[in-house]
Amino acid sequence: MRLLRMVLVLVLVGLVSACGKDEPAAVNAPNAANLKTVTLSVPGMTCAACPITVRKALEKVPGVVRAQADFDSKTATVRFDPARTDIKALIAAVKNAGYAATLKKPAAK
Ligand SMILES: [Cu+2]
Repeated sequence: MRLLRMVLVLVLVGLVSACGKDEPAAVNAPNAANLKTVTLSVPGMTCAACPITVRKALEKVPGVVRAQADFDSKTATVRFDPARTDIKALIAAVKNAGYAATLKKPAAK
């Protein structure tokens, strides 16, 4: 009887620890729900070709899922995986392309 209880406890402990091992992998997997969108203010875009340069620079950043740049509003909107990149890297990419950029709107889902 005591042996059976011990076996049961061991099986339960084994199940619980197996669950714990599975969860972090699921969290690390690319997941649409984890993506963030930010809007950057890029006031230096002075002609219709500028947004294309800005968009291409942002699309090259690993972790960026989608980038859009709008000439009229002088903004760039970026959807990215926060596990792979961050706002600082996005602003740096725009700066490397020749444009000053600042965060316009905090991250929203
Ligand atoms: Cu231009």
